[in-house]
Amino acid sequence: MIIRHDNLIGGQWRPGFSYTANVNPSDLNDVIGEYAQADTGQVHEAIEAAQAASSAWAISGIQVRADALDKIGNEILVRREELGTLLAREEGKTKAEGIGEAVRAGNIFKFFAAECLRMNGETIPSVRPGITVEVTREPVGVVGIITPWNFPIAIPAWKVAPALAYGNCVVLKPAELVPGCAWALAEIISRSGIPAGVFNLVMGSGRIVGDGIVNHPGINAISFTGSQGVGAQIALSCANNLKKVQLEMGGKNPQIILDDADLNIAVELSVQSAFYSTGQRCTASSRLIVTEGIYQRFIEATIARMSKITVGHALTAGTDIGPVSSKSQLDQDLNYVDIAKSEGGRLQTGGERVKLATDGFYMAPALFTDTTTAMRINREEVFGPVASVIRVKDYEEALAIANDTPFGLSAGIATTSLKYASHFKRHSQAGMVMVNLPTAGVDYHVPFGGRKGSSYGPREQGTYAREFFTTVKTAYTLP
Ligand code: UN1
Repeated sequence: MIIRHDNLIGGQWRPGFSYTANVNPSDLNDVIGEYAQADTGQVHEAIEAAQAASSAWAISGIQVRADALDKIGNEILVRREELGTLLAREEGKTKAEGIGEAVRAGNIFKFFAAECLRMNGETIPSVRPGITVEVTREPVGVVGIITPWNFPIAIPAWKVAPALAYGNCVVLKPAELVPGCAWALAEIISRSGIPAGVFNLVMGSGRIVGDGIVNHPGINAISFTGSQGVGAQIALSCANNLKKVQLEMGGKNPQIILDDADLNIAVELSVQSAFYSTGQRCTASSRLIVTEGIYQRFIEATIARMSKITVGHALTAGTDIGPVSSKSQLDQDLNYVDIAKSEGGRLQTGGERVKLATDGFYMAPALFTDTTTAMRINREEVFGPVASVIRVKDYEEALAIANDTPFGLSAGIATTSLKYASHFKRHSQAGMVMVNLPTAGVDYHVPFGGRKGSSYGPREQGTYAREFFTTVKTAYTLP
């Protein structure tokens, strides 16, 4: 029997005007459940419920908020196996990756539970005698949160937890492709002691639910992770309506490998961040920039390492890489393989659809060599298990090419040289820089975000999340 999952609006579970099936990309015959689609009227009701709950929640006690967030975090951690399995089933990352992501989500709630108790401000003497100035933080109000399909629980967690911690009400729209984890999170939140209307879940399409949230005057701020095209449209709408906005978008992240790198480390971190999670991370390394002296050894060792990767059903033990998440994403990945070939890239391995026992969107990870920085394969985000190698003379050329991109999220260097590592940390034009570590896979308690076309607005995560989810008040007192 297929179970139906409803929207959460003002503390009530509300049927959708229609339902969509959540299908397992590892096995298209496996339907996880049916999930409600909200219409515009329900989106408006959710926003109105959040508005109605907003003034009481804004001044709610910090212990109440801390306890609720801690309870949510604990439940996610206790249910990590079950939630990680659901995640792998609906998104296609491996079960181990799914459990890891559930743990990250639980830890994020516990981090922001503690942040509730650190709502400190400043007291500053006035330049006018006898007057004091206090600088405090207040909630922004009602925040619209729009999340992507590639991190079905961690990204909702890292936007919802700070929103609630700092006293905001939330309307969450998860990606249409992966409503399961977001619904499970909403169900946990609904039992956490947070008052009705403070958190609302509306599932459905970007066109109806996403636009309905972005364009509604009752929304004070939008936090979005997704594509650059949609991000730019949201920014325009927010500018027109003077809403606060925070966007996390794509990447074309460079991984430099220098002659002096430890070869094993360089190969392992490149393979990990290019292909694991099926390459479906905005932090994935998609450009491997390799200096001449190590080039041949690196290519041979990488191809050998890739031959040991098992592409399989996300829930099968021994699978390293699950399927691509959807048909349209698979088509995009295969299309970029064709583009790279037609541009003159040499396909060393992979790049084709793989048939397995279950009907899923499986693809062999692809490695291209002989590519240049001007090619589309090195300028546009593929968002799949596709990496291209650019051969360079030395560190200086590697740095210039690493920075020659419209994106600027994460950037890595594999080197044993302190000089080059230090120089790269300073001169990389990315928001996050990794030395001898994969570009993907970040900590949950420090700022996350990029530069150029990758991010827009204040950083996410850690204490830096406060900047977006609060507004500053400066109060003057003459006693
Ligand atoms: C990570 O690499 O640990 O959508 C996180 C994404 C990013 C998250 C990456 N916002 O892929």
